[in-house]
Amino acid sequence: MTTTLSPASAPGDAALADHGRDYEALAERLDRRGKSAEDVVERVRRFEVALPSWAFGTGGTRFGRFPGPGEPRTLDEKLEDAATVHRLTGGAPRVSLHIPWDDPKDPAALRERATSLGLGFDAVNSNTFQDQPGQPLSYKLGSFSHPSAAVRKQAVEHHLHVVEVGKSLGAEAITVWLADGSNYPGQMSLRKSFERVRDCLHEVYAAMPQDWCLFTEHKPYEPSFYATVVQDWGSSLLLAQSLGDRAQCLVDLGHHLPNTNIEMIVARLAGVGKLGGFHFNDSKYGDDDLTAGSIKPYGLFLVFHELVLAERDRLPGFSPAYMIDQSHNIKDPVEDLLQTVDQLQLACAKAWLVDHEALAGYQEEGDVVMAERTLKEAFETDARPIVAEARRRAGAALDPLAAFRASGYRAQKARERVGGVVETRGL
Ligand code: RM4
Ligand code: MN
Ligand code: MN
Repeated sequence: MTTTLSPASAPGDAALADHGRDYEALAERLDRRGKSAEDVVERVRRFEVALPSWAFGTGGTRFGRFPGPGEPRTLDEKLEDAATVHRLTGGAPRVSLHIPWDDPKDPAALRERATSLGLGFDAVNSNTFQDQPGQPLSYKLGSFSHPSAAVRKQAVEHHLHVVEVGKSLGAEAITVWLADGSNYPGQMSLRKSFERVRDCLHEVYAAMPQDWCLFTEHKPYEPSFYATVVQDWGSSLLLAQSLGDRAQCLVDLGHHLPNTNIEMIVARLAGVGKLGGFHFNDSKYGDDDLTAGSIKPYGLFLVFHELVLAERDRLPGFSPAYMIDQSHNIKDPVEDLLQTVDQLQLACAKAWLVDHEALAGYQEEGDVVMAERTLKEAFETDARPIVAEARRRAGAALDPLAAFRASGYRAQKARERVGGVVETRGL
């Protein structure tokens, strides 16, 4: 893999020695609880999450955008940043592309470039929530749900193009998030709009390669503020069930009304073999796309707890595609992604630290206090040495953010990435 960081990213002997002592101390403590630190290190090593191509540039809101120096201008430069995140965390070996924001001109060349950087491609994402320059028909009043058959056809063709791009990159899934919906009562038929979406999805599903999966992603509102067609996990599940085995639901952590119990949705979907994908982020109010674990770390842990249970119980059809979906409005995107992967690795470690046998026993006995305490015991364990050890064994950084800062990567990119045309788009 190409190295673009200075040697400052390697931990010094003192840092390594400190880490060794911290890890041994934690392993010994866990041993007393009958838990193996080694097992959890291996679990964290196996955890992989895809990086979103749309997150490497500074994001924004409708009120403004404040880009920083050294942002990637091309898809190649985004891959370079992705490789940096993967090299420092050891946990992000794939990129999820958004088409047409990041429609590769030469997919074969892009695939080669990714391989040379140690990267692959995860699910590809379609975009019928915006009109593109030169596009014949508008999505203003919807895409798959549009009353006009011609608009629906255009939207289906876009999805088939996205699948083609994905095929040439070695991806094996498409994620469909639709903005379709209405802003005012009476604007659209609530029933027919859903049927049209279902029928268009059937066309895409039928045209996909046999080994591909289709993920339907729900979201309660925005940009439609009165009614969104695929607004909840029930609608998403109906669609996935109507399509077939290779259609599953994708849960985005920011796509729920306030106070929704997301871990319960995870348990439901995993329980019927329909949890196919995950978009990690965090939020305070809506689809805020903040750093995972920054607002509700316990909630993130409880979600991971359900994911770990599904894995332990070997639920049929359970092998979700984990992805990040965030908008880095005021942080350096690479730093935000490093923080995110770290938080996910940490939540993963803590979820594997749960004493599952004890928990199941307390649940059977109806011991509410001890059951809750069992979960808290894992959550309150400082599992950072386990995560650092997993990264050390993967040849990544003990502390990715510190290594990134010490490397001077962003300053170097700010010098290199000047002028030229910004070829890619995003949030
Ligand atoms: C949506 C949804 C999709 C993402 C777009 C950019 O809210 O989360 O997954 O691709 O935003
Ligand atoms: Mn999403
Ligand atoms: Mn979203």
